[in-house]
Amino acid sequence: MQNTGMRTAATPTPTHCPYCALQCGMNLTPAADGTVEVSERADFPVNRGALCGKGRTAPAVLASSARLTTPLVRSAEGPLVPASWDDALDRIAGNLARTRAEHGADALGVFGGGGLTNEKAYTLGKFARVVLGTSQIDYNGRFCMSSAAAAGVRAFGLDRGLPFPLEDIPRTGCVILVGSNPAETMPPSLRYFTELRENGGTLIVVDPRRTKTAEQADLHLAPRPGTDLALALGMLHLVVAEGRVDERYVEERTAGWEDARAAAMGHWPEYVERITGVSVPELREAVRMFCAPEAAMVLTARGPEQQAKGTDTVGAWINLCLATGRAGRPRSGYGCLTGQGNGQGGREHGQKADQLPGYRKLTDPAARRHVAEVWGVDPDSLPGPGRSAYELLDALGTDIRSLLLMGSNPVVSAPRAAHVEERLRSLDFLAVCDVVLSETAALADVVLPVTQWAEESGTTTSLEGRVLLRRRAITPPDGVRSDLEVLHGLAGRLGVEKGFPTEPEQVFEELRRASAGGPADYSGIDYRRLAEEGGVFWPCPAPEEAAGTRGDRHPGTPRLFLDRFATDDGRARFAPVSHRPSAEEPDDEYPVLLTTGRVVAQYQSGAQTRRVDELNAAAPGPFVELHPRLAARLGVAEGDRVTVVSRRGRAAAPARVTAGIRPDTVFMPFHWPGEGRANTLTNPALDPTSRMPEFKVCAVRVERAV
Ligand SMILES: Nc1nc2c(c(=O)[nH]1)N[C@H]1C(S)=C(S)[C@@H](COP(=O)(O)OP(=O)(O)OC[C@H]3O[C@@H](n4cnc5c(=O)[nH]c(N)nc54)[C@H](O)[C@@H]3O)O[C@H]1N2
Ligand SMILES: Nc1nc2c(c(=O)[nH]1)N[C@H]1C(S)=C(S)[C@@H](COP(=O)(O)OP(=O)(O)OC[C@H]3O[C@@H](n4cnc5c(=O)[nH]c(N)nc54)[C@H](O)[C@@H]3O)O[C@H]1N2
Ligand code: SF4
Ligand SMILES: [Mo]
Repeated sequence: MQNTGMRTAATPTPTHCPYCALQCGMNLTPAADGTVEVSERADFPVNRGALCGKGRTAPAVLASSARLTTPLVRSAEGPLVPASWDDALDRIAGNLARTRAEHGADALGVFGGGGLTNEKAYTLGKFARVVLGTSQIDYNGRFCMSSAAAAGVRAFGLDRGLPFPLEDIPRTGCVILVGSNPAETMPPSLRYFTELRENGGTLIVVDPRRTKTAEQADLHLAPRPGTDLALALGMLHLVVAEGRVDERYVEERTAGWEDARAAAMGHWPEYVERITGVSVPELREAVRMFCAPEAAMVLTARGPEQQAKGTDTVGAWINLCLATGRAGRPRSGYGCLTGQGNGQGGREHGQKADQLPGYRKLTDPAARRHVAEVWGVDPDSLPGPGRSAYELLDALGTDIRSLLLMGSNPVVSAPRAAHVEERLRSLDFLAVCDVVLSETAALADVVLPVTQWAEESGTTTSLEGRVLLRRRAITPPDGVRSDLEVLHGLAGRLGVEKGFPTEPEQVFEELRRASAGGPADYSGIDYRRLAEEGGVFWPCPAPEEAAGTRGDRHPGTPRLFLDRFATDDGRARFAPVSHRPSAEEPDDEYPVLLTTGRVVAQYQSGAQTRRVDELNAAAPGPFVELHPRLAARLGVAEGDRVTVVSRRGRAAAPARVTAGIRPDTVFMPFHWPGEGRANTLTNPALDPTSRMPEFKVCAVRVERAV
């Protein structure tokens, strides 16, 4: 590995955090002893130097003793043993080729991640379709914001998580945060909400728990998990009943109001109170607060989205925005707070089962022609759409015989995880690229050790739709290679010598062309520009030569939809949705609702953050949050071990008794494997449109562990 690109010891390299979608800016300076120092990067406006504990301690994972620095292969005796890169890559290529020869290309699976840079996500999608020829590729982003994406496309014709920058939040009048806990999941973003309130605006938080975020709110609504759809419809009902519809806006900028209105009118406030547990006066107060100011926003995160009706639920919140004229107008709109570091870009460039780069549809003949030309292949050779993430994992060992996995740890993070683990074990062959031996990598036949964020360059697209440049700041340890080098090495071994460059910038240059003309058009963006400007919002098309504007830069698009929506006729679409129950409602055997989520000091499956002492000290293990009334009924005191049982399995962890949760609900964070693994319990019921699993609601029984 060459040292080119490495800065001298004293020069800080401006870059971005490896974790969440806020993509906080930070400076990295390598120290003489091989460690890396994080310092404030004040020029990046989103976090203005502030970092949460995960970002601040991210360099610990670079130097962790858990770091993999040699490929591992499964020995005949069973354990993983060190191997050379050639041996490891030969084994993967040999096994993939054998599976394809015996069972066909669709017996090969590829699973990616929203933490991968745009360059990696793009290359992984191209590798699956061009080198392997398989349709069976999807990624963990399906578990993340896919319901909001589907609802956004349906309503606005385009999905960009936030259609406006975060800096607009303090300038609006009211924000409803639905199932979002930024105080723990994006701490530096909290200042936007604090500033909103300082400016006289109001904050409404909708969450079954009184979270740290809810504590900041002017109004906290605590619905039963899985009832946000009814809540939004109840609010829309009141908007109509109280004459608060923006008739002119509805007439000029939307379509489908009559059907949506009729559906909402079936949701009387008293009926909604019965479903959600939110009282009619609270509902009225929320409507008043939302409608009083001139501008307002609704922001959703995983709470309402990770439901088997997530797409319709988000649709109902969008309906509320449309009926009140609060979308595609300054300081107003609907937005989804995307989660992973490259959760936005990761869904635009082709690792999703139904997508081609530039957020193009795999089923669109023109899109296939365009991308096939960039790739130098016959459009007819491109496979069609494949299975969604959970369906793909569920098919392992049956239809899908060999899997290449990069950037996810489904043994911990997938729903019905014990089943997924068993499916992974039943594969003929599993290859995993990771920086540590994750619980999923531990099951692999070959594990490849890869470079991390600070050791390589690449772009990510933040939750604002801002394309950012992460720069290489340090030299990787001996023995590791980048994901791009892995894909290059495998492509060559599988007979595709060209088209898989290892330099991120070269990949980006191709991605630009592949995305040109697509909904997520990056063609006007390049590395130099990103370095100079600190970030560019897509769409950013290359200047039209024909229009004589050659050389002029497109400024990028911080705010979407101000003139028209991205639908054919420019109008936003109402969704005619009605409430329906969750896939699993409580009954005598499983009388309590389980919901799941995050704590501030751990990230996702914990593969990275569980290697950091400071974070483990702050969040050492799983727990079950429950209300004092439920605890009393079960005879459980703070710290007692409780067992939570669902139709999928059982998990055990210490109790945390708090009045901040509904008495009918328990909460578990999902960051840990083993006995306290929340996903042993979760329900893989899928949303019919987005194929999102119902992580946020299932029925359980809670027992005092003996
Ligand atoms: N510390 C930390 N930060 C992270 C991550 C992490 O793992 N750890 N992950 C990143 C990623 S990938 C993501 S997607 C984001 C997620 O960010 P968030 O969506 O903020 O995180 P969650 O904790 O999953 O869910 C948010 C809230 O939804 C509530 N909730 C549960 N069920 C329901 C329901 O039925 N309705 C409503 N309205 N609310 C409900 C939960 O109580 C929880 O407080 O965080 C990102 N940031
Ligand atoms: N119960 C429950 N389950 C959930 C959720 C929930 O709210 N509740 N949330 C869901 C959501 S929103 C998400 S996003 C998923 C996330 O869950 P996962 O997909 O498991 O996400 P991570 O833990 O971030 O896994 C990333 C893995 O890739 C590795 N890695 C990091 N960077 C790179 C890289 O550049 N290259 C390679 N090759 N590897 C890398 C890390 O070490 C880690 O092992 O979990 C989902 N699961
Ligand atoms: S908020 Fe997200 S991006 Fe910012 S430092 Fe924390 S984990 Fe990193
Ligand atoms: Mo996520």
